[in-house]
Amino acid sequence: MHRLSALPFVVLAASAPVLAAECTTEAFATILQDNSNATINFVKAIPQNGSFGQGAVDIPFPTNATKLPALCAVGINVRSSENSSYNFGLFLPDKTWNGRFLTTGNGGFGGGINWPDMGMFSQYGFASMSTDTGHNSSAIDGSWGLNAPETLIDWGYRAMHGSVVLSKEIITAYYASPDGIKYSYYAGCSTGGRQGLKEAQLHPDSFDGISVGAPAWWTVHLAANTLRLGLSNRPDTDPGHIDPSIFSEIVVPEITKQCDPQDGLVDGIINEPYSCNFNYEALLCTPSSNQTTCLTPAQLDTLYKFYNPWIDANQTYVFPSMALGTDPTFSLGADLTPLAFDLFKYWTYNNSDWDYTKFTYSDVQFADTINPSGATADNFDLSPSSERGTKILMYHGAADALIPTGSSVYFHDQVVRTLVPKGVKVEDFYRFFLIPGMNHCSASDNAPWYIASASQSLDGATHSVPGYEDADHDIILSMMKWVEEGKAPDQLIATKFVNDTATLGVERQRPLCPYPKQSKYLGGDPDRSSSWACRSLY
Ligand SMILES: *[C@@H]1O[C@H](CO)[C@@H](O)[C@H](O)[C@H]1NC(C)=O
Ligand SMILES: *[C@@H]1O[C@H](CO)[C@@H](O)[C@H](O)[C@H]1NC(C)=O
Ligand SMILES: *[C@@H]1O[C@H](CO)[C@@H](O)[C@H](O)[C@H]1NC(C)=O
Ligand SMILES: *[C@@H]1O[C@H](CO)[C@@H](O)[C@H](O)[C@H]1NC(C)=O
Ligand SMILES: *[C@@H]1O[C@H](CO)[C@@H](O)[C@H](O)[C@H]1NC(C)=O
Ligand SMILES: *[C@@H]1O[C@H](CO)[C@@H](O)[C@H](O)[C@H]1NC(C)=O
Ligand SMILES: *[C@@H]1O[C@H](CO)[C@@H](O)[C@H](O)[C@H]1NC(C)=O
Ligand SMILES: *[C@@H]1O[C@H](CO)[C@@H](O)[C@H](O)[C@H]1NC(C)=O
Ligand SMILES: *[C@@H]1O[C@H](CO)[C@@H](O)[C@H](O)[C@H]1NC(C)=O
Ligand SMILES: [Ca+2]
Repeated sequence: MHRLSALPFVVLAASAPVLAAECTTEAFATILQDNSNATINFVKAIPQNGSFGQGAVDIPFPTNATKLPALCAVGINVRSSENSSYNFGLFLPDKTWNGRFLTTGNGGFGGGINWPDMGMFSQYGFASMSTDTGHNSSAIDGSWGLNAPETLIDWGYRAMHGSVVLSKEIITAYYASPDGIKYSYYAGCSTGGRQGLKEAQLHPDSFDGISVGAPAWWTVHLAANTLRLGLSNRPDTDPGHIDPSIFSEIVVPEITKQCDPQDGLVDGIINEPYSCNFNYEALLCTPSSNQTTCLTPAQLDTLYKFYNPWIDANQTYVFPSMALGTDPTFSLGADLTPLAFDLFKYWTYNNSDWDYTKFTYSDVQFADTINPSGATADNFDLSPSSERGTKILMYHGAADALIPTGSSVYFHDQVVRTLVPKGVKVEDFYRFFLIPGMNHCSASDNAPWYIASASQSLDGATHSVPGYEDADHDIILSMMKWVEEGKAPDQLIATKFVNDTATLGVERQRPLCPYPKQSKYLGGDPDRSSSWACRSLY
């Protein structure tokens, strides 16, 4: 397989760091002695190739981080108000610290420390951190927010910022480094993407580089859109109901049949879903059709809602759409996901009996006035990040059913609209990459999707892109190169490993392009990234 020349880019400290403190509770108690809100949960020295996690009590992340470098695992609790607190965890590598700090994020409404991603980032040498955001729950459960305004604020933004600030103090004290932390980074996907954007919007000094995946930034509208789509396709009531199996077996294949060739190469991958001219009517039943493999006009109306933006009263733009070819099965079915309604039920109306089947657009308008948790990350004026030199690398799978791909396109466009009139050159600090064919944060059957980002993992690998551990293929190294060497990524190469297993070798690689550029096939072996180039549309 073709390989781009390796960059002379090394992610190791010049020499092993000197520790100023031991990996003991006493040492951390000394570091934290002036902080009346912080309590040490545990301090544990992990040997080389050891593992760490909290098991089932860490509901969203019960799996241990494994094959760790020798490091100090620390758990801290911080009181955030009279009656709330959050926890965060730190992995502090012993000899392999690279002088840098990396924070990672969470998923959905989940509460728990993300030890697996911290483990992945500790492999690069980062001192890594994750917060539980102030509660314990699975990713789809928002019931913890009922009459708990302080805990909602912790989830929305307070736990992240407090954990970042205190982690920096701890790391600076733990390592006897005269220069302190060289660079601070963030990498997260989904709610993790939102957390990165929110922190940048509220506290632009926190990070030098931010990798933002599929951000759940429009918190109220995202939940509302999931609810609206689920309710628009009720099995019991709706004549336009489309069974989930029809989506997977009839609709998505028809979209693929039509849209795959429109990008110029028939390869089963829809490279440009938002450029596809899709003929919905090709799915219509005729009298002689097999009636189980075609759609009625009422069903086409339902389908149209899934792949077009939600515009409501007074032409209000409420939410962007998922990309053509995305399989939305997750949001369908008789039991809707609580991600669709817990925000309204428990955080907005504070009523566990609230009946989500009565949902209307006025509920969105009301929830907007409350803005529960303050999580929404919609300050498009990122000029403070631009001014201080922070680099933001954002990406979104173009087959994401959980967070419609269009929401990142919309975010990007709003940032451009806000900053261009101010004279800011957006591409100098913020670049956005669509990943054709990728689902939510990771995975695709056939398209290259792996870029070693947060929330991505690969069988048989601990981190990075095996065989391609460089800034061309690894978004973390790409972010570091941009921040530390001033070299912005003109493309990122995504990799598909055979069976998504590192040891089975590479199946296919392709460049991802900074939006609105698109990757164009030049000829030659389409599975080689060199057969493609990023091009402007005009
Ligand atoms: C690392 O730990 C795993 C699991 O405990 C063990 O199977 C493996 O042999 C260890 N590898 C090395 C190099 O020590
Ligand atoms: C996970 O890590 C913890 C802390 O090191 C350890 O006590 C526990 O045995 C590990 N669990 C598994 C399943 O390896
Ligand atoms: C402790 O938390 C309270 C809010 O609960 C805050 O007012 C105070 O400044 C905090 N103290 C420290 C040392 O961080
Ligand atoms: C989550 O559960 C753990 C283990 O039971 C507990 O130590 C921690 O305090 C809980 N976190 C919160 C924020 O309640
Ligand atoms: C904290 O106290 C406030 C004021 O008494 C109360 O409204 C709230 O329910 C309490 N709990 C949390 C987690 O916010
Ligand atoms: C529900 O409680 C939240 C605080 O948890 C509050 O902001 C909101 O106004 C309450 N909603 C209603 C309808 O009273
Ligand atoms: C109609 O299509 C379904 C699903 O493909 C198939 O199982 C069934 O045999 C077809 N019926 C006829 C009459 O062809
Ligand atoms: C639409 O706009 C009109 C005029 O401003 C306003 O009175 C009405 O409440 C709006 N409708 C909704 C549903 O917001
Ligand atoms: C890939 O995975 C599938 C399903 O897990 C398995 O049947 C197949 O043998 C695997 N292929 C290789 C080359 O390992
Ligand atoms: Ca194609």
